[in-house]
Amino acid sequence: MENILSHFAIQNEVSAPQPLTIGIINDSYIVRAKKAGEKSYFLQRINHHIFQNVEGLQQNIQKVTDHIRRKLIAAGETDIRRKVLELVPTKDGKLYYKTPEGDYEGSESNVQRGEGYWRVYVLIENARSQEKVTPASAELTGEAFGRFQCQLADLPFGELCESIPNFHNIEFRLQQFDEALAADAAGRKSAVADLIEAINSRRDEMCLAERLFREGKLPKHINHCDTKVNNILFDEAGRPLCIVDLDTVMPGFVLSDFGDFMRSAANTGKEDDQNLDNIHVDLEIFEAYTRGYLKQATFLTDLEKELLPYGCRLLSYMQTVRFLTDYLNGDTYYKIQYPEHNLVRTRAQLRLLEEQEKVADQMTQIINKLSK
Ligand code: GN1
Ligand code: MG
Repeated sequence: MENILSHFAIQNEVSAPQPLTIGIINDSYIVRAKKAGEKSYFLQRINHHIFQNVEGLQQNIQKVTDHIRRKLIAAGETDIRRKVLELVPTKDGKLYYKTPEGDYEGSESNVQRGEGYWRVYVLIENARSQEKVTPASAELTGEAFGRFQCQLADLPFGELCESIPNFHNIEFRLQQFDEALAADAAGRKSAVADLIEAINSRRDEMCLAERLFREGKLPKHINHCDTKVNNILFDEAGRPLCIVDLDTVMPGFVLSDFGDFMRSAANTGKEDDQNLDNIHVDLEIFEAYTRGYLKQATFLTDLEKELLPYGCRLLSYMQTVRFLTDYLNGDTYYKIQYPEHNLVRTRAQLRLLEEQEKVADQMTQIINKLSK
């Protein structure tokens, strides 16, 4: 670990990296400054099985953070260090450092094998992340993600690569699901017939966004593509400070970012809740986030606004498909904590989708009320 760090352009003295248990894709470590007042860092081992173009991924992050930093400066913002992530390059000016095959202390991932790709960010001080939102913080979060989309609206699509090709393309996800079904690699297919049926019966409806895109009716914007509550850092006063986890920033439908937030935050249960009765849509959180989001996302077309409740269902559906695909494949993508974890996740996401279907009209009424 110390050897890895020594390749980055870190000027001050730091302590040994301490593993953190956040996220289900990359491995993360905190690297504290030895002297108070000096910079601390956030070290990550990038999951290169998932992000296969690490160079492109890191270039994306550099372009996005540079762009946002310029916007913040132009807007006369202060405390910019805490409002946008800053990558620390290696001593030879690269955005990541590659190590040979090996096991790394503290690595708890079940998917990372082989060589390591490492990156370092400056740690944002005195910032907190939240796993749960309140209506008040949801409104501020809606503003923050809406502002993020606005800040990136003039960054040309061509500047960014798709760090995971077709990441939020449901047609592609269904194709992967079909391949997993055909292979049945883990021999689990026969036990999940009800889930397969639930997915198949909604295919047509869920591919609507892709069809509208092909017809030229639904545009793409640069999105965050992982708008979970815990991907936003809040300051001491509970105000959103900085949006983090920029790995999946890429062009897509605004429905993705809106829907993914609702999937993770406007759910009274957990993403992997074993008790399905805990899972309902929290309409108070829905309304608060939507209010904040609509305040900032003034660029939305009428169709995009109308489709926001559909976006919630689409993202819950997509996650149902992705978790079940991984379960069928024998758990090769997501980190799991117990053998049936991906199955539990699938059932919980499907229940959320069913709950969202029940309140779709109420969601529309809220959007109409807030749009007046
Ligand atoms: C993954 O590891 P994390 O929490 O940042 C995934 C998201 C899923 C999420 C489900 C690159 O994100 O798309 O919504 O798990 N990220 C990737 O919790 O696949
Ligand atoms: Mg993520």
